[in-house]
Amino acid sequence: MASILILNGPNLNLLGTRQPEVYGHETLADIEAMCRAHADAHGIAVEFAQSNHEGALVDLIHAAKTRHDGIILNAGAYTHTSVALMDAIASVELPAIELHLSNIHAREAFRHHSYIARVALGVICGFGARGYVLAIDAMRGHLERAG
Ligand code: CA2
Repeated sequence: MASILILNGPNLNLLGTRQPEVYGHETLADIEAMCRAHADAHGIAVEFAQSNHEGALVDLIHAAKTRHDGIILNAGAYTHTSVALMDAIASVELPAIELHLSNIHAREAFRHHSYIARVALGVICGFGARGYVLAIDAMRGHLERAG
């Protein structure tokens, strides 16, 4: 059974509490439930995790190398700052999809650059919580094609 790590970065634990106009009304627990239901329906295992700490996210990416077949990463604000997360993704040589709830390209200029995009298969942004399901489907298709 294919297994995917869905990893969430800083402040995403606050989803559903503030800025619903930007990030939606769903909590991270709601999103996890949605991901689990979708993954179950397609016979895929998921680990869902969140950390506010850059080093902890690096550790989770390293650990994914022997546990998972792909990574879906919403790195939050670290997307725009973290060479360490980019290097971690490159080092594990697992397919990775960059994900954002909001359309980062329609927002402030500092959100337009992503270190993660350089090492990602592709980027999904702007579809809110539904983007997590889209990312699972994209990873599923990639893993099926890769055999
Ligand atoms: O749109 C996304 O998913 C982001 O990764 C979210 C990050 C932001 O820094 C990225 O540019 C785009 C911020 C997550 C903050 O989430 C909050 C949720 C509720 C209340 C406050 C913050």
